[in-house]
Amino acid sequence: EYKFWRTQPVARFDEKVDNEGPIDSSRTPADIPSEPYPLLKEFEWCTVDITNPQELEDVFVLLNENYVEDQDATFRFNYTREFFNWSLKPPGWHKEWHVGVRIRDSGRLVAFISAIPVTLKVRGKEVKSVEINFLCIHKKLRAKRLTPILIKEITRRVNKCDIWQALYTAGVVLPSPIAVCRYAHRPLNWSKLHEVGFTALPANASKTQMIAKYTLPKGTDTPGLRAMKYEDVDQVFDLFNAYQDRFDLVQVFTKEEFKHWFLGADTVIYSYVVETEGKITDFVSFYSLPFTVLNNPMYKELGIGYLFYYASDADLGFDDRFDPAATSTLKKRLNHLISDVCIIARDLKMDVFNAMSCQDNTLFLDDLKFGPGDGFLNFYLFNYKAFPISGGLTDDNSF
Ligand code: YNC
Repeated sequence: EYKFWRTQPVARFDEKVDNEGPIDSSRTPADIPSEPYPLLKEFEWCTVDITNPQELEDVFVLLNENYVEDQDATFRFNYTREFFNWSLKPPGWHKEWHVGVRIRDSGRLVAFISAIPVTLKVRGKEVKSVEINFLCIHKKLRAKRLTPILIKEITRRVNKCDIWQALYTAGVVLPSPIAVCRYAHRPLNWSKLHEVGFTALPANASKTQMIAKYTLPKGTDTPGLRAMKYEDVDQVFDLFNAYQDRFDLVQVFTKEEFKHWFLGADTVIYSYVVETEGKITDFVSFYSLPFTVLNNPMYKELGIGYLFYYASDADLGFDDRFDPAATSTLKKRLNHLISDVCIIARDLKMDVFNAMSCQDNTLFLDDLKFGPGDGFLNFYLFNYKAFPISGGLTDDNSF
């Protein structure tokens, strides 16, 4: 059980955390080997240069054919080239942290793992880290213990840059999640979701009833809601940071990073603000990440919007931000705001809007007809012990 993970600086399942901080802080970059980990002779390491269109294409093809699928292999993430450019090249990105394995003879890319620099804040304490994502091994090379080698190699490359902590998420359970969230789905185009097998027809309902249930208003209703512009960044950045203070574990953005993550890629990231008399009171964003529909004669793709970050000044005026009146004001504002972005997503021809059951999302998921999905997402920290992070799932997995 966990033959590899047992050897890594991560919390054990039964571990009682007495104080927060790094698990192993004994090494410096000079202690880290300069040479990559050995691979079987038919494979070779490569640094994938995604600014080169052919190499970006290699990553695109590997992930489109081999990345995460749902339980019944009906859908697979369909990351676009634009999505990779946005998510793998934030300010301060390192080419060496886009790690691939190629077949030595053919040059074919058969495995990939990536890191990007992030600053985390764990209960007020800033932790220089990376985020690991897009771990993928070609289907024909599964269960051969290549994963531990990829993880050790990316760790080596990151440690060489004097970074020792990482954040990552996975559907699988590994030692030990710091939070668990459930996916929640808000149908925007119920008929199509039903036809592709994403959504079942409940036994006591008709198709017409289901379509009526999920029909959204024609237009948005929050006065002053509009697309965010570069000129808004200073105001939104302050509002965003004030809102983030509510949470135990957050990513801290510099202003440059903020611009990248919220305005850095048309057709991938969509950001909106609510402006009243020159003042921005709310902010909301979502990204587009479609699914490929596998083996379906009618549909090839499902348009999916993912709720990303949002912020509101609804409860910032209260002395105690967690008093019931503050929560009730925030709940009302978020209900309008998220309902409006569902409408915008529908108008962008997205078929479903996804959110996680965490943080403040529980204030609107039920009211806005998000339903619990099959998928769970576990959040992990590498080489950092932390007390449980609040805002994840309760024991009965409800939200
Ligand atoms: C996974 N998702 O438990 P044990 S998420 C981490 N993350 O190790 P093999 C995973 N570890 O149990 P396969 C994992 N899935 O013996 C499996 N493992 O200790 C562990 N799927 O390796 C597993 N992408 O190579 C076991 O497994 C060992 O051939 C077995 O490959 C797994 O990006 C995988 O879901 C997931 O491509 C690559 O199934 C493959 O089955 C695949 O024999 C489809 O591996 C795509 C997919 C995962 C998406 C993601 C986050 C990854 C985080 C990695 C951990 C980073 C640690 C921090 C490092 C930086 C540190 C600094 C500083």
